[in-house]
Amino acid sequence: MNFGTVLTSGQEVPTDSGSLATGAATFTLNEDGNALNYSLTVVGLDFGAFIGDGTPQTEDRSDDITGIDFGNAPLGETGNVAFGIVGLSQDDNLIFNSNPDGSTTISGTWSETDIASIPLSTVVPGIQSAAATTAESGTTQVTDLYLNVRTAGHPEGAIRGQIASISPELSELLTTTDPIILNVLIGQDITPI
Ligand SMILES: [Ca+2]
Ligand SMILES: [Ca+2]
Repeated sequence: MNFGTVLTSGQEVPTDSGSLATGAATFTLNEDGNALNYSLTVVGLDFGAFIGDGTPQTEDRSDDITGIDFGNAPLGETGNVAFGIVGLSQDDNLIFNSNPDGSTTISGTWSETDIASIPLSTVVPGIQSAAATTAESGTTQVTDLYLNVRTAGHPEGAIRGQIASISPELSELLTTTDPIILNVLIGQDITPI
């Protein structure tokens, strides 16, 4: 089952954060439904605190990432943190990769056995249902799960991406770190409001 999202400031609730950062993420749920693999690439935010010796990547403090998490709410609504990926509560198998183009990719697995505010099994039926509809109809289905990236300047969230079940072809496109392709994908708006 393939899922994906494009992260933008405009998906933040209640108001657009105004951040110019962007992101793209892909997800796969295993057959048993107890492990959700994710890969998120972010352009335009500072991961310095989490990489190497902790040196900031930019002088501006407001773009420093303070947390990345899965949230549980429909598009347009604020939800509770379900699982912390980066920050005080961090995924046990998180990997950071600095890309040559200046973007950063993080990847890991939200497993049923991970310590989470909301167990993975709570959200799995919803995303499995979305994936079943996508497999049947070929259409993108928006789920009640989202990614939220918090920064010093926007503690409630700088960019957010509502996770949708998508075709394998679209999943391929979302692995890009090319800002031009990313902008085209954001223009297509796979998570319409
Ligand atoms: Ca910075
Ligand atoms: Ca994990």
